[in-house]
Amino acid sequence: LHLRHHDVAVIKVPFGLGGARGGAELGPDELITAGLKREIASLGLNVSKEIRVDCPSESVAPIERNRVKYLSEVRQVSERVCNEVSGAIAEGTFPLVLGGDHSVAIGSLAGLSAHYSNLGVIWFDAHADLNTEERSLSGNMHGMSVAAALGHSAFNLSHIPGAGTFLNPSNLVYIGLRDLDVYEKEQIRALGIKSFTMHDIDRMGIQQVVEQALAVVGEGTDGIHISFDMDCLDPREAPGVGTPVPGGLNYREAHFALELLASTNQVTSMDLVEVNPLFDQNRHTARLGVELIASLLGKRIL
Ligand code: NNH
Ligand code: MN
Ligand code: MN
Ligand code: MN
Repeated sequence: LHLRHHDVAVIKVPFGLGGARGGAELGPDELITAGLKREIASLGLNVSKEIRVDCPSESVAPIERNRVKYLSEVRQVSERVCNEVSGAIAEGTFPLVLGGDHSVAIGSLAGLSAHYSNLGVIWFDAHADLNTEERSLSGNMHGMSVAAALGHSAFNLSHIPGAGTFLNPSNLVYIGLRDLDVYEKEQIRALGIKSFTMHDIDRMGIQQVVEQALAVVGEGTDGIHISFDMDCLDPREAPGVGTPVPGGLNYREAHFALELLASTNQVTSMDLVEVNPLFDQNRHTARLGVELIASLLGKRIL
């Protein structure tokens, strides 16, 4: 195996209030039930610890107290996830963060930023998650995670105790984009963020895409973090997500991308987010999530 670590810290974050609709808070348990720990063990890796981050669920206050929904809850979860991720890295283990909606990545990137000053990030997603509180059309914080990591949103890494420096936009690559807000398109262009949309994947194939992505995040960085939103996949492959968008990655494209990344020996950490059992059938999406994690952790066909 080509992982930097033999020990995987499984960090479950059952939080769904940053998403468009409820259910993502059920994701971590669903992934465990789908056999995640068995799969990790069968790769010869060790689950060094399994942590369940304490997350607020539906609060008694009205849903839309502010234009931005559940900011104080996201802030609380971000601080806790930051702590756990940072602790896992300090212990020399591989943090595997199980969402939860994609707002959990704010804490994940905060924890990583405490240890890596020049981290590369590959963001697999149908969406860019680049909105700020001011510009978001939905008010959902899972659409703001990247803005928080870059320091563009009002709530960002600098408000999380223990976080390090902001993510450098030139160390960020998107794969799978196909549903962008106007502001996000402007931002991607203005910041020059390397983006491989579904159009690019159609045109050059996933192998070329990953190789070009690695040329950006794999050179001159001190590690690569994979933030994997299950809605990057086509909804036929992964129906159990909160915001399905047609025309996504197919089964082998997703696996092949993660297999190529596993073979680099540079991946430090992973988030797998937005598994929503309420829109799934027969635990299909969680089982796919487990398989995809295995591919990133070095599983080989032969
Ligand atoms: N861009 C939209 C928003 O900000 C959708 C974000 N939804 C996601 N992101 N699932 O990954 O609300
Ligand atoms: Mn080790
Ligand atoms: Mn996302
Ligand atoms: Mn998404």
